Amino acid sequence: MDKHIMKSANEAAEKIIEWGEEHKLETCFERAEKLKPCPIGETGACCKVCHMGPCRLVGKNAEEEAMGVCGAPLSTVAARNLVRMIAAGTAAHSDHARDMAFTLLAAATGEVKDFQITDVRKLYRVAEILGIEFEGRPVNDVAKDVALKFIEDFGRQKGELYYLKRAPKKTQERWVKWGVAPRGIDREVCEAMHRTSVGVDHDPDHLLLHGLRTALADGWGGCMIATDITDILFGTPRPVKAEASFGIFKEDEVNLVVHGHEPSLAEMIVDVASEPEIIAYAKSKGAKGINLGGMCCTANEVLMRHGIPTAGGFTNQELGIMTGLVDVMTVDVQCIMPAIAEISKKFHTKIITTSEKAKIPGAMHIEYDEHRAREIAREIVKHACDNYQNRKTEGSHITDKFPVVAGFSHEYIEYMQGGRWRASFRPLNDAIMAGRIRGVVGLAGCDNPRVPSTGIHRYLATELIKNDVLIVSTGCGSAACGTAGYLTPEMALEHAGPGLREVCEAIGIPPILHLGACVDNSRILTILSAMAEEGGLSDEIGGMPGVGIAPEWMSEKAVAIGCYFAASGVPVIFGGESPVGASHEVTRIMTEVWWERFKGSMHFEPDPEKMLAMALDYIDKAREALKLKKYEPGKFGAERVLMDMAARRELERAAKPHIGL
Ligand code: MSK
Repeated sequence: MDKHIMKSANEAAEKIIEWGEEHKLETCFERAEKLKPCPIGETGACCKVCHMGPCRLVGKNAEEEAMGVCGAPLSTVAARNLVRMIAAGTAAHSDHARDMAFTLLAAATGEVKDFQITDVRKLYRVAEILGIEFEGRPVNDVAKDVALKFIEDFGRQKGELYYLKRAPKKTQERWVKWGVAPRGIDREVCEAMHRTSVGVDHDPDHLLLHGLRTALADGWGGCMIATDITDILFGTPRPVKAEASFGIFKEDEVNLVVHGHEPSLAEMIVDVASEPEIIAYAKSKGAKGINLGGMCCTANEVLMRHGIPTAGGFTNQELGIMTGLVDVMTVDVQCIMPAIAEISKKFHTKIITTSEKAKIPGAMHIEYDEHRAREIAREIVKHACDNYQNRKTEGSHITDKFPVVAGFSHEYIEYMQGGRWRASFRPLNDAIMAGRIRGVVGLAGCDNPRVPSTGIHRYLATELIKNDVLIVSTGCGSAACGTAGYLTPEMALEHAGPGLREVCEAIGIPPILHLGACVDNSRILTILSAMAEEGGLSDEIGGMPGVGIAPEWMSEKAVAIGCYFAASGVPVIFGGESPVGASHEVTRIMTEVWWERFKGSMHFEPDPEKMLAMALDYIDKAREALKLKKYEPGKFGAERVLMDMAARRELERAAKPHIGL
């Protein structure tokens, strides 16, 4: 990895950072330099769950000797801290999912008029999984039943989440055996907070098992519910062309950025921005039109479904404003730096907070209400048009942008391997068995100003595909790849190993598949389950030649995601310092003990080269255990012929029309 990168590996971002330094504008990059992490809290050795402390469990022999005022040892403290991170991450994804469930219910009952069921085929697929009758019933009745079932998953006190049964049977059996099958999402979060409060659960292994139970409620509950409802309401993604980086902003158009995580208002803004009256309004203010752009995961939602360009991930938010071209940035929830309100004062940009749950001092607040979604979206777009006139010439105008292909849902990946009538995961499994594809890596998670931002994502992305590893990416990992120009089929020709290149060329896909926002990591869970069901590899998620990597993570949500992958049977590698690094015992449990029980694990490794080596080692060992052909670049075993685009179209011409994809 290039050790000379300064603050960001994204050249356009680096230019803006330098411009900002010249103009004495501070960003997260300077703050990260000035504000070093507390070495005690960073490794999980600080306990502040009561007011006898905070207790700092430090010293040479802290693991054996140190304890808090109450007597809590380091392992208890580190485990408690991690479980609280998981609970917070689960709460964030799942509260988003709850809102989506209520929006689906309101759309189905006609309580809100601006949203309808867009993807009936997906609705039926979900209804079938939930055991809801759908044949011959009105679509809205089915949608209402689906919404109500999902809502049960939040407050259920006993039993299990509905979606656990989507996992392979063997994976489910492990969860039952170790008592980590989640009951209700809220219940697990609540119990996590209880158990980690002063004087309750002190056994690190026992605490961490509940951490996994909570994390599973996130993955197979909150995240999966959010993904599926978003698909039902706004459409299941399929490949779409777009652009990424700061060059997406237009000098002569109104630039409106949607930032955060929730898709509902953003969808409505996308809709409203093409209304003739609104375009005429923009023109009346001197602009040639309205240009929408995205940031973070709201960006991923509208990129995947509408090809709305993205300005990038988490660390790009202040920099976007510093282009001087953003007229309005609307923000909803999660991963929004309050610093954007401060930096916007130096420019003409208006920050508009829209969630009833999230305000920022100094920002304008226009509260989203799904009953008036279109009206509110129009109001926001008009604010952007009005503010266009206030645009000044200052700013670091950047023209860099890259083409992107995004929109790889589970359903599309299945379809691309055989068309509508023979959709399956067989070709992917066969390509892995033959050694054409060495394995699969989920490259996900945040970008982080504490490392050369996006740099580790880029390094791992290029090295992994060079090693014939197919990448599925989500969240800001996708933005990191997109703003580097990596999300195109051409990337395979230039950088992929011979086997992966052949597969990508045959199907016409990039070697890095953009699967969506951070909640859409659930798509990776269902893909792994489908691969297990298809046969020829592992019959559970554990044991697959696959690894999850979040090289630049920073969010508690990322910890919840990492843990639900580990509990589902995936070895997970996180970058940076370990938040439990102070405790050898907790580290041992999360690597060795979890591996024995779930065939998954969670490692923290700051060195990118070691991350790569560890990922390839896990993949090769899984291949060996499955008795697959030893991976050798350029030497493949026999496999089924992949269906190319022409063959797929031919098959479809012969087939009768069908709903959806
Ligand atoms: S936005 S959680 S910085 S991926 Fe989903 Fe990006 Fe991480 Fe937030």
